[in-house]
Amino acid sequence: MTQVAAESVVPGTERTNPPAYDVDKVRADFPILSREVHGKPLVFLDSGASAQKPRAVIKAISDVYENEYANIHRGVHYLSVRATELYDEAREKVRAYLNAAKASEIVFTRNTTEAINLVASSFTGQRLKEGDEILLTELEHHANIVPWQLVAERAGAVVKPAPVDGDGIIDLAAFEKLLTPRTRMVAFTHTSNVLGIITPAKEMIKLAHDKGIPVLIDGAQSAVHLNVDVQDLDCDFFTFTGHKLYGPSGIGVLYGKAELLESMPPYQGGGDMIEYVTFEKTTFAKPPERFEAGTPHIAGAIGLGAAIDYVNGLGRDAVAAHEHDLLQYATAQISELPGIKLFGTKGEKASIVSFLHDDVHPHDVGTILDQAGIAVRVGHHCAQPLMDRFGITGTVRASIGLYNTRDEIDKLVESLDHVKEIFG
Ligand code: 7TS
Repeated sequence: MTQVAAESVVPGTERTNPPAYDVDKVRADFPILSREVHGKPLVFLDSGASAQKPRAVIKAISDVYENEYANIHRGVHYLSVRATELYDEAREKVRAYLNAAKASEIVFTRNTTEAINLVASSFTGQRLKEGDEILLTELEHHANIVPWQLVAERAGAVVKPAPVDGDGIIDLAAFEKLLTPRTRMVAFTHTSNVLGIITPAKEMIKLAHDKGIPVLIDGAQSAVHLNVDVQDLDCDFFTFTGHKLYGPSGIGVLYGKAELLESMPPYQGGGDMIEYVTFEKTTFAKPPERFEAGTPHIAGAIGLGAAIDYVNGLGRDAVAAHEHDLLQYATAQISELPGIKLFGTKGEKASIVSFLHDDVHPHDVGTILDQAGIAVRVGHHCAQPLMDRFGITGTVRASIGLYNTRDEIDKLVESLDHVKEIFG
């Protein structure tokens, strides 16, 4: 049986008197949710991979291209100045969303992956020597493993994972022990994309800081479901991706403490990141421009700003309460199904249910669900080391977004019952 307690509250989302949440009204904001798939109403339970977009985001993007588009930071003409204003406003919206101290601490990237690569290359890579260590955890997405391996290999450094237990909970004592005098960087996910488990980030950051080690938080999943406050967390870097937060793909965010970003060399060279260029020597702009070489995803940043407005408009606490209700509902229903094993049901969680059928391959389960109009992700979820830890090759993952309903969870459970009928 599952361990999700009825009263458990996602950290950072404690609430008093949540505002009424009208999920039907919310659903009406997402045009794609009214379409059918294989002749069935779409049940979209794959928001952990990428979320659907509300009309407000789609409109913000088309409005830019229809009315206010030009390149930014380089024109004296009206449209360039206007597009620059909108881009800067989007940066300010991200700053407020993360409660960063300054807008200059927010760098726009393509996605979480690029944000992590940027830090690995421009911050950690610069400081690594042979025999140094980078500490991750077994929960990580490949995006928070491979960039560190690339820089470690160049320096002769090693990447180590802090272990999790059989429920996917980080072993804090082991984590602390792995913080050695050779550890130059700690990087870990705030919320597992496979299990939905929320890591004790504040505690882990404190443990690392006590030993003078900087910390990057992979917030690709957490920025969507938790009230992230980078000052309260005291992380050195925080990364997330727009497309999981109901915004466009191709836009992501790196938050970095001002003094660290200022100390870092550019990640890529080109236009917009310089102060002065000669063939002999180039001087660089201050952050964040130093890290935004070339024409950025202007409409993407503005679309992300619109997504943040949208989520704030619904109320982050109200969204979290709704999602938490669905998570508990789904976990309870699925745990009742014979022949299905749930993964990661203990501890604080957000929006993800991962499971395996005793006899049916996850891809077959995914295909049968798809025939019923239900979109889930199956496979290793770009977290192969975690699959190895559990001795499996993949799971079926239902990830819940702010537009999902109990009725959709019922459909998922009915279809899982049907899987059993088909495979006997
Ligand atoms: N970190 C975590 C925890 C993630 O879940 C993902 C994407 C990433 C990093 C990379 O994000 P990107 O925007 O740079 O690609 N996770 C998933 C997923 O779970 N299914 O598809 C993508």
